[in-house]
Amino acid sequence: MRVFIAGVDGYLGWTLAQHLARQGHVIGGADALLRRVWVDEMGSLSAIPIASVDERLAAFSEHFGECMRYFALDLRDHAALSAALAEFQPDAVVHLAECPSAPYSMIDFQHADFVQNNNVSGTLSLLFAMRDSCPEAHLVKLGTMGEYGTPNLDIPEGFFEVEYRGRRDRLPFPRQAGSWYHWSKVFDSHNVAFACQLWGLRATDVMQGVVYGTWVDEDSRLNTRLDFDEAFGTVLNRFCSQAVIGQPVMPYGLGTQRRGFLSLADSMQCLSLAIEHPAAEGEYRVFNQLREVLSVNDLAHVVRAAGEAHGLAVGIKPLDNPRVEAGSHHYCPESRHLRELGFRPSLPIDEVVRAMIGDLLPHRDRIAGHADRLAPTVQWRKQYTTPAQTSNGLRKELS
Ligand code: USQ
Repeated sequence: MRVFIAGVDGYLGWTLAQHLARQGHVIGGADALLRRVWVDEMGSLSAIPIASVDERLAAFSEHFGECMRYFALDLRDHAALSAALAEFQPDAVVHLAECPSAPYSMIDFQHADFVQNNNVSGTLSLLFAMRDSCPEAHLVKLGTMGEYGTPNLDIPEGFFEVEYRGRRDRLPFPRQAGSWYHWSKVFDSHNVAFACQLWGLRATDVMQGVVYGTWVDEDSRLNTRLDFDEAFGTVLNRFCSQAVIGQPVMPYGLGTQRRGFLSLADSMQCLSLAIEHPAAEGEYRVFNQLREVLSVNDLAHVVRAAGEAHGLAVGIKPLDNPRVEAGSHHYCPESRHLRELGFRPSLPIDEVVRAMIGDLLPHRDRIAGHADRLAPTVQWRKQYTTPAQTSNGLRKELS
């Protein structure tokens, strides 16, 4: 298949390009390299060094042949995006090109506004470009489990049957997001569903849980990034980074908040299943993409045990929660669709975490050099007060 990956330079995108190329797919990749700018703005870097985009593309063609066409573009540049899709003529478009950070969106008005504009406008631009340039292609849109929030009900895959005043209907399950970023994903979901209804586009909206894991290769140019700063590091990636530098891991609040998780390898397996089993014309379907539900305290103990296997003593230091989120709550998401398509989870979490710590240990000095980036400074309720560390990236982007 011909697969266009928007966001090919990111944590998931660079991994997915290689995963799909190994399966014989032809890749179109687009990126504006903004993730590099945002992490730099947070005063941090990828724990695992990553190559420049030119080095990455050179490595890609050496390993996989000439099976990637790269487009340097921002999705909000509608003319460039439409031209790229018209030229590449994809069978599937995977949309990973969004700002993925809840804390980043909570810094201040400018960041909330940027994240929502970037994400919602970029997605709208993509929907119109697909209508005009490749209306038969299947859109695989990365959403998030965070769109649903933590309702006191089991969470179905996108839709549920409701009875109200004696009438029944199948309706979208309520969205109750917990950050400006998560709300941008909710707005995207509505726009994608509407485009399917309006123009007959076909789409899979992937409600993905929190991803963890490294992707390293003998050729380091193929490595994907791994962030640990408070905005772009996901919780388990941060905990592993803390473990290797001897900093205690930091469950926020009581640590009893529960989320859906999956490894990077499992995310790749799920995304390729979605790509290889497209939605029907006009169909908007929702997959809940997660492997297991765990509390943050559970993660801390997984990391402690994995650290011990490497001879590391991992401390656990609970912190006042900088976020506004439920501490104790029901959490029972359904996730059947991907399993019905053949998703079989790969390694268990403790093995993946052990391997992650092994991959991170050679880079402990890079992490230790930015150890102060691990402490949370963005407070959901309060104004952000340390402008020194957010001086440039967004302003560069906005100017
Ligand atoms: N947490 C800690 N300690 C930390 C970091 C986080 O206890 O050092 C807690 C948070 O309070 C939260 C949970 O861990 O309850 C998950 O936080 P996270 O930063 O790993 O994940 P989140 O902000 O929800 O966002 C991440 C990705 C986002 C994706 C989402 C999936 O950054 O792109 O959409 O996971 S989900 O959470 O299912 O919405």
